[in-house]
Amino acid sequence: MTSRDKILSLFRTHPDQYLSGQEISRLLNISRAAVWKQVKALRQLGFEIEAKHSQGYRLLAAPDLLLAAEIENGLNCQYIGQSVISLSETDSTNVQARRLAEEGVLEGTVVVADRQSAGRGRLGRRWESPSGVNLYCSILLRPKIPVQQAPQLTFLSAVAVAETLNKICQLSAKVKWPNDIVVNGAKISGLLNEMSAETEQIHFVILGIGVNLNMLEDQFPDKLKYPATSAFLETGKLVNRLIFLQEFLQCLDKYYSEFLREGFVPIRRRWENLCNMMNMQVEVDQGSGNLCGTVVGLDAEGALRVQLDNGQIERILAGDVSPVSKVNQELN
Ligand code: BT5
Repeated sequence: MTSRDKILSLFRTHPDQYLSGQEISRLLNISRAAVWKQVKALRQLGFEIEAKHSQGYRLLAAPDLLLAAEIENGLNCQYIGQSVISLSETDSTNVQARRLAEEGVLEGTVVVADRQSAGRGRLGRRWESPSGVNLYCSILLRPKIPVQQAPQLTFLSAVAVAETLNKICQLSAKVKWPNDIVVNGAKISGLLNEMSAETEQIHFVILGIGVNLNMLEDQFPDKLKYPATSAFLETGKLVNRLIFLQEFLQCLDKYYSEFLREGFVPIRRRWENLCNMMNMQVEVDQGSGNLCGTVVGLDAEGALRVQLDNGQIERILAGDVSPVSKVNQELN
């Protein structure tokens, strides 16, 4: 932790209290001049810090920044967030998390960035990542589970994102197979989970999560293949990114603990309850041809189970799934 983060932590653990320069300098073992320098730096970042003669400093208001000390403060997690790395800009939080994982950092390490210059989607696609508005984070896990079960963690993170959007932003977010979260049919969040493994053993999994929180219409590129949205565009209310991230990490931690104890079944049920196409007639475009059927759930390897008209269950491992339009359903 830097001196700046330590001072911020002191303010957070002493809400509404004045802390004298002398006290801060004693507690952190830094000079009074260093305290003043860091208070000035915090003010430049947008923190409102009152200075009262003979009483000291007091934090009045904080900007919507994702600073490590702020994220860690008050976080109640068993596995996730013991170590948080916050970057104002990076290429991709997944790339940084992978680099740290290879260096051997702790399970649960979180990498978060205000902006990504090369945010990644799946299959080399791009993830739009403007500064100051959204959440871009990657979480490192080292689960002791068979390699084939690693995709289950994608569904775990999808459930945690959807539930957090519903709780904090009062939305009705749904999960869309395999890795999207949608609101009213538009994509609000995407997940990119990556793994390093040998045949039998997982070294680590990186859960990469992008959520559009306060993004405005003109920040989306014109040509997106599917409609996209943000929490702000849906509700007209700005979301505090710090509060959202802390709630999300706690939710993820709760489900990860449950997953390690009880396996995939509880998460699978939650995912199915949140699925936007459950029990719906869908069309699956698998590149090689289309297939029609009803979505009946998820299997243990993360395949979507689709029941054909003849009753047979198909396991969909890749492809584009879309609802069969009402007109078509009526014609059938
Ligand atoms: C995804 O890929 O949806 C995974 C996105 C994961 C992003 C996070 S951010 C933190 C971490 N670090 C990274 O570098 N990545 C992860 P995919 O299903 O391939 O969707 C990508 C497609 O979504 C693009 O081709 C666009 O059509 C669309 N898209 C791009 N940016 C978007 C945005 N901000 N909101 C909605 N749709 C977007």
